[in-house]
Amino acid sequence: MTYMAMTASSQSLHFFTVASSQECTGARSSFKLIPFKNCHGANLNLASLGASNGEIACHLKVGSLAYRKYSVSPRSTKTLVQLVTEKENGKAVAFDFNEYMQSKGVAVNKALDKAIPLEYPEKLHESMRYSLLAGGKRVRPALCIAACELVGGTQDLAMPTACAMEMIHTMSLIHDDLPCMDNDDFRRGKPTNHKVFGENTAVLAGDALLSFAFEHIAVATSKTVPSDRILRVISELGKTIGSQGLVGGQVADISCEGDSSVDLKTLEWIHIHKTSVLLECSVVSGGILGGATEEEIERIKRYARCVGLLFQVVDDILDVTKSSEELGKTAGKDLLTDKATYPKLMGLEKAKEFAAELASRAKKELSCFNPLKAAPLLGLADYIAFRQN
Ligand code: GRG
Repeated sequence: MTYMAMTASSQSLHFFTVASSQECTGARSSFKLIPFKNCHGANLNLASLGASNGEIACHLKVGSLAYRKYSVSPRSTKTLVQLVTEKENGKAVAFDFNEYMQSKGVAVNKALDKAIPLEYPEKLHESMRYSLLAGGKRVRPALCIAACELVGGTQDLAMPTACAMEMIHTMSLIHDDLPCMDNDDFRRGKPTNHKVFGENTAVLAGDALLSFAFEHIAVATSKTVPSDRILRVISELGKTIGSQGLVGGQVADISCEGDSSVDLKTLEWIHIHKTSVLLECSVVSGGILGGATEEEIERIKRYARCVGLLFQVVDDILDVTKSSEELGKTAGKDLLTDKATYPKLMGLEKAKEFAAELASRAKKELSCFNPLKAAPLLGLADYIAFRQN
């Protein structure tokens, strides 16, 4: 079992992941540290370990992402795992991020399955369900639910909107894969929608998912949620999808194809509109439904802006570093089509550094929240930064 652990005090937050199966012991001047792994399998390197002010301080690092100091009494004989799983208030609390994502994924899949039954006309509904239930990491619903819970709401309040975010995301993938757009054969490890159902049905399945997403928020959200919050969510989502959102981003992306003069500013505009805005809308909507104050909404919006751009930067990196099997979609396409990407414009190493910086910036935006409640969103920033597909 892998734990994401953090130590929290009134002044600071220490946050890192450890594998509980790893054996590590603390002693006066040395920690026997067998390489820790984070929840995505990446090695955690011990950047520094030394005694200061009678305490042993260790700074844990993932790649270039530095975590803050973790102090331990030199006389402590506890293992590091014991230390990080101690009770709260100045001590540590274990948070199992993998378990969190797993349980949200199961709940979201169940809700999506129920929301769109296989009814007449069967071919259309089969096509909608084929892509919607084909897997996927469910990052957008998880962000929506986590933001709602952060400000005091519940999973149930956020679920219809969380599902709507996944419906919009899925329809954008169906349309993105069409021959008139990216012309892709594989998505989520399966043949693309138009390959199975034909182009006409794929277009219409996307259209039906788009309109149903709005209906679902309006009809299925708990009656205990004030209607002005629901209206605000619907308006946010409309803005997110249109000409100043996904559609605008996709059009700009297509117009830049084959243009070698695309600079970082243009690329950032495309990435923010094509990808970030829906992640941002997922977080903000969760916050609105959960009753966040305007100040809290601004905070989580800034977190989401970093996480959204981070998502696409990592997507660019994965395209050149992973295989089609690992990604479940055609890898190396950006290179093949000579598309402007972060690795192309900055170089791979700089793009990775930029990704780490965005994750760190995103997490800083949450420092004013209760660290225990913020743990899922903090974990999601790392998950997006270190994801492998
Ligand atoms: C929304 C009306 C409307 C039309 C769609 C085609 C289009 C306009 C926009 C393209 C949007 C797009 C496909 C952006 C790429 C986003 C991206 C990085 C997708 C990959 O998301 P993951 O990794 O995928 O979350 P899974 O499969 O895990 O859900």
